[in-house]
Amino acid sequence: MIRFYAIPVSLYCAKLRILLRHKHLQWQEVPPPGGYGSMEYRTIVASGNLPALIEDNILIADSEAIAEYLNEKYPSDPMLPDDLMLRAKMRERSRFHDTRLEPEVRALFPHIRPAQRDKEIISQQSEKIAMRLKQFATMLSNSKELDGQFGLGDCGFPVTFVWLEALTPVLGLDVIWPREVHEYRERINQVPSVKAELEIYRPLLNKYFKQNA
Ligand SMILES: N[C@@H](CCC(=O)N[C@@H](CS)C(=O)NCC(=O)O)C(=O)O
Repeated sequence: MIRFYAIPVSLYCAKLRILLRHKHLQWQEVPPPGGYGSMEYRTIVASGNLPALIEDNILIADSEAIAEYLNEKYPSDPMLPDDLMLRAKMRERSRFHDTRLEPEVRALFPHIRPAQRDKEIISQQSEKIAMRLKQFATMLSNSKELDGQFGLGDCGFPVTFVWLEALTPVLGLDVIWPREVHEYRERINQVPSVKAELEIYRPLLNKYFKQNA
């Protein structure tokens, strides 16, 4: 059985669950010993990263490294294209999510609690997110060959979009979704693995916002 350290509301754990659902794999989630961000967990996973795959004698602590590993280990329902160039484009999409768009959304997490909000930072982040969405719209227009498939590069976006949607009214973000991104979102939200994960994830996130915002 596939096992990984996770907390239910973690964005990257939800990204991993989408992959697992898409590949029809069974898994078990293990809470990080000592809790999220604890020193105890860091003695097991040095970076403190969630998710972390617990595999025989090694740990893999990065959602994308885990995704690539599982996609190779369980080749049915492949999530990378056969074509070399398209594989690279799919990986480019993953990296853009993990290193460009999501970190700009994550930078707002400390501002969810009203007492910790900084209007200046929120406004700056709002602009940065709008810029990243525009960049992603251009990327989508330049990678239409990937439109008919759902792959590794697509697993993070549905979760980040749900966060962005939840943060927008709470923090008063001024973010316009480009048409290409809106259409992309509509398409991937219809994929059964995404639908199934978001059905569970959305209520968790709503609860999190009710308790913290
Ligand atoms: N690039 C990493 C990012 C993962 C990430 O930021 N996870 C959050 C939870 S959603 C986390 O572990 N935060 C605690 C920490 O970084 O110490 C990945 O893809 O796994």
